[in-house]
Amino acid sequence: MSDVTTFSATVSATTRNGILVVTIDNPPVNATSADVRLGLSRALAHAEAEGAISGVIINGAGKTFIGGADIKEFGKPPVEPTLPDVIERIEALSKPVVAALNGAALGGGLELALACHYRIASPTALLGLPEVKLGIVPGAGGTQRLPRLIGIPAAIELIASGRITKAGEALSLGIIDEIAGTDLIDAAINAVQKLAGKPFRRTGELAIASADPAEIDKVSGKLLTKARGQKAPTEAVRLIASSHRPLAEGLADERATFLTLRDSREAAALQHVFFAEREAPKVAGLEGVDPRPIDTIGICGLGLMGSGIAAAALGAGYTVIGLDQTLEAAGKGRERIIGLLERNLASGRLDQPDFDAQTARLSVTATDVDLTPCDLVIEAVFDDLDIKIDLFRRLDKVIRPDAILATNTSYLNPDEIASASKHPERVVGLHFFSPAHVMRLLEVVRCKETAPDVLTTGLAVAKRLRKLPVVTGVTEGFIGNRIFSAYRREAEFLLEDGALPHEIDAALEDYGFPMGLFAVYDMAGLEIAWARRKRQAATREPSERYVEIADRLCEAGRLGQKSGRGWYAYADGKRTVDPQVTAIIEAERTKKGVVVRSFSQAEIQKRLLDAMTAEGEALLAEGIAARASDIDLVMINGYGFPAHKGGPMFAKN
Ligand code: 3H9
Repeated sequence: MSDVTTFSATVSATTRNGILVVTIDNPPVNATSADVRLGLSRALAHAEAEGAISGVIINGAGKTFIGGADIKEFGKPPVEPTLPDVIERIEALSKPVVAALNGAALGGGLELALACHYRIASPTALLGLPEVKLGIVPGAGGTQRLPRLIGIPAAIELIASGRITKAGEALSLGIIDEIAGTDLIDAAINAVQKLAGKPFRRTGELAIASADPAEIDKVSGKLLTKARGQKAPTEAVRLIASSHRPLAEGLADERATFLTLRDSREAAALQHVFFAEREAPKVAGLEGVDPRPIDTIGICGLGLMGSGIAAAALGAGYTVIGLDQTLEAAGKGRERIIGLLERNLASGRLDQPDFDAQTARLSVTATDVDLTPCDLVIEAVFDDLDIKIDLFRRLDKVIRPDAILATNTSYLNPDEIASASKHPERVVGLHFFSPAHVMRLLEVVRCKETAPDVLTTGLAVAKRLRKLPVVTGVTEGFIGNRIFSAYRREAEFLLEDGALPHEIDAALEDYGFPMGLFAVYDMAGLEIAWARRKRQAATREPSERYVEIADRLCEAGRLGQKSGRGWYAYADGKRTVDPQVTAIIEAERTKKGVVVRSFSQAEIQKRLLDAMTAEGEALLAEGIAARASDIDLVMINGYGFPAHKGGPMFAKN
């Protein structure tokens, strides 16, 4: 071992056995910022010039290899050397360069590794080119070098989806050459020694395996349908599919495409979402407030929602105690939870030992006192105030004074539920979205009395559950359902004013929603909203505009797909426009004397977007949402708003 040589503030090296071991230390994720690129190019020049150096190893400090290009540099004037310059220099070096992937090698990080002459990874390393998720294509050779290693169809599958792979899969695909059995740097030194003095493999010089065009079409068709017209995946497919041309030509096309996309609206939207997700869990005033330790979670009510929460909690390593009203109901809940875990087992997301460990951490009961060991109890019982209040009073008697109580209510006032507890400061809202084991969004409701460390615990639990937490204040429906109500109210106004359900749905799908609003209603069923409207009828402000079309549909027994018809007809299971629905709508318009007009797709999109953003502004003014970007995340992750439009608050600008 020799002394440390410093090449820049973020790049240094030691020499071991005549090999230059270069370490990138640029927290938090070793992004290839200007200083890293400078340091690397100096290190490479040093290695080339020094006769005593036989090869180079590149690795990252901490738990990441390189998280990618520095996204914060996008939009700023370019600083030389560029990443493609550095990468070209690596590939051309006359001495072997080995990438020692100690952790995530993503984006520009993987591109740098692809140009090395050998790749060796620790068993926990993650690899991927997730650029399309930021609205761009890889811009430093990824679309040209990856197909040279793994073939065109596999490269399309990875790059156009932005999917991250684990080391094992990367090895079997041929992205890496070895997984280190012992110490990563020792193994990398071995690899350099084996390569030194021999002709070594330069990825850019490899011939591309011929691929069946039908297979390319099949892989790309599936991904592009899912991408719903986004530019980056389409361009990625084009670049990979044409990668058999000379490397320099492909690289030039890739770079130009990267630069164009980098400055696009879609990329700005997706990068806004990237940073919004990292900002959301940061709550002003809670810096340095430690969460309480949580190991055992009680879940009250083992219906669909409770079972989903239980499955997510087991998957995150918590011990779960489920409570339901009777032993029979608790037993059924247990079966439902195990059923969800079995699905994970069947799909390969869980292996047998993990499945066994998760089921061993689950118990169910119908006796309140069995919840005594819980650090956190989440109620997911029927959304009825009296039922929830009764439950919280009972729980107060059995759980520890420092245990946390969470309510999963969607529409009730959690402050009223909290006041049923003798310790309202231990109450927080955790509003999961259905199905709770799948949906990423979790609204963390800060009630009037919620203690700071109870809120930070809610956020910490969300993180461990791999959810995306967004903090919301108390208001009917919280952030998401308030905006959703405003948006569907506007959609119903549009119906009355002249647009038909399929026209509104087509406008939403054209905008990028996976499914139109009325098609979603039919899938979910219309009866719950109908029941709520009937409850609210007595207190509704008579001067408020109220559209009765949905009521007429329900009265006619059109309760959605389950009843075979709703906003659409479902003959043979296929969604079709139903003249009977059009007739109901027209009758209501005539009754109200509406002067009907037609709407273009752009007009429909604007009216719905305006309704969402107006409600979003109101939520900000009332202090219910802390930031506009939090509102964007809720609408993207809970209500199908297209991420590549950045969310309603971003899109309005
Ligand atoms: C690219 O590479 C383009 C090239 O093809 C072409 C170039 C020519 N830059 O996620 P975390 C920050 S595009 C700048 O919570 P984790 C993040 O904002 C890039 N900053 O950590 C946060 O900051 P703060 C392609 C970045 O441990 C902090 O790091 N790469 C970058 O849960 C911690 O982030 C990607 O898309 C970045 N590239 O997960 C990968 N990445 O503390 C993006 C992160 O101020 N990154 N930050 O809030 C990730 O997926 C995860 O961050 C990673 C670590 C898995 C690496």
